[in-house]
Amino acid sequence: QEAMHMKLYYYPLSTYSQKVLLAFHEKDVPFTAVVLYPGDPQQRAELQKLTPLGKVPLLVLDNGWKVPESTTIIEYLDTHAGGPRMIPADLDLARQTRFHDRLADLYVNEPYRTVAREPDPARVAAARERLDTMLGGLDNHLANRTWVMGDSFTLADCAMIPPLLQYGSAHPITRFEHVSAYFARAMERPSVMRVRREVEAFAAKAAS
Ligand SMILES: N[C@@H](CCC(=O)N[C@@H](CS)C(=O)NCC(=O)O)C(=O)O
Repeated sequence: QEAMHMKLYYYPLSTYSQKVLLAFHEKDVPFTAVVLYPGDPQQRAELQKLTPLGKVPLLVLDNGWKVPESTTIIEYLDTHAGGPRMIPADLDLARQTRFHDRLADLYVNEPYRTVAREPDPARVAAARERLDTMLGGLDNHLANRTWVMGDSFTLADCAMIPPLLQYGSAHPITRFEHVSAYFARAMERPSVMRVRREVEAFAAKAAS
């Protein structure tokens, strides 16, 4: 089934936005970009008119459908937009991919965000502990894999790469040999390079 015309509301420095952008670029699917900063009260009000969640990313289709939540947006793309699948067709592989997507969002991205932004030292310490556990597990997992699910780049990589890219300096991955090699491979991937270029251009514009 053909994808409708798609408008993606996102913020370039948001890791969940980057996650969805990776899937768009992997699939080479065209979309209209609407850059919104949810931290700005006026832009947030505009976003809240579209979704009570008030969060980016948000996909809006020309039939009026609104698709919030990064994972759900990528599921929509898999069903309607063609290109390489981000969630394998095999049901067991699909479940494992979703499991790694949950791990990346809830237990890597969220603690990274806490470490980078939270002022409370006790919460930061707990988040660092969580990150060490998660990155240690990921390191073992990646010892004999190119991407999180093996040879194919999937939803799990779309979720795992942005927090490492955005917040890596706040809790370095250098101690984790296989995670570091994975990250280096990711940096060579055209979809990741495209997201990175946009992040850098946006940050440079914001600083000027
Ligand atoms: N579970 C959501 C998380 C989205 C999210 O947390 N977005 C952040 C930016 S990375 C946001 O819009 N925050 C604004 C707010 O929560 O007010 C997803 O996967 O899309």
